[in-house]
Amino acid sequence: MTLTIYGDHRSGNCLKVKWAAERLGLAYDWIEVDARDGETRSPPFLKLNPAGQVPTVVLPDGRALAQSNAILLHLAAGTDLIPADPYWRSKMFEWLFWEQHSHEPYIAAARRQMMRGASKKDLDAELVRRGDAALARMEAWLSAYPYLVDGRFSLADISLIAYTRLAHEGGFDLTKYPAVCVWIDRVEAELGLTVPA
Ligand SMILES: N[C@@H](CCC(=O)N[C@@H](CS)C(=O)NCC(=O)O)C(=O)O
Repeated sequence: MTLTIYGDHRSGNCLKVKWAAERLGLAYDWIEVDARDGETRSPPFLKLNPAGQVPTVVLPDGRALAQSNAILLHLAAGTDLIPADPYWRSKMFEWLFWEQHSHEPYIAAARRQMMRGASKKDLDAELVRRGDAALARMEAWLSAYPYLVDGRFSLADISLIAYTRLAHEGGFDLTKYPAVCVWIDRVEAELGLTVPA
């Protein structure tokens, strides 16, 4: 069996799984699931992922796995996308956990609200403040280093690029973060991404 990715093409969480699979040269089938109209809550889908969310994958051995960063870690096990050195591997986890706790909930949420018709001024000020804080943290790191972990490309970059490159769609002004912009170009080149997709 081939890897199957259940994903919504508008979701950064889903696209990061697609990009990792492609980077790793893994064959996959993509099944489009509309995360906005309840498709993830259908009984057949809930059998795959009781949390009712994409991305969800079914591995070639038939087992299902959810949570974007857990999927990345599984697909990339034993490859150079995960540092062999224990400290740098843990540092990569630090970025992955931070992405889900302190970046995605603000930047992706602002984007989601604007995609649903909100304007920038409708956004909750705290949401915007925390999103900008996340971008500022990345700017501080990326002003000194080309990638997020150990000076080289890793899963942390694949995870963080997903919503960072789309932050402007959530009303964030990326021109305030020049090192982040340079890193976006660098990671897009690594992944062969040319336009937001
Ligand atoms: N922490 C999860 C978040 C997944 C998530 O929020 N998925 C959204 C799309 S980006 C979804 O499936 N929403 C539909 C729903 O919750 O019903 C991950 O990283 O995979």
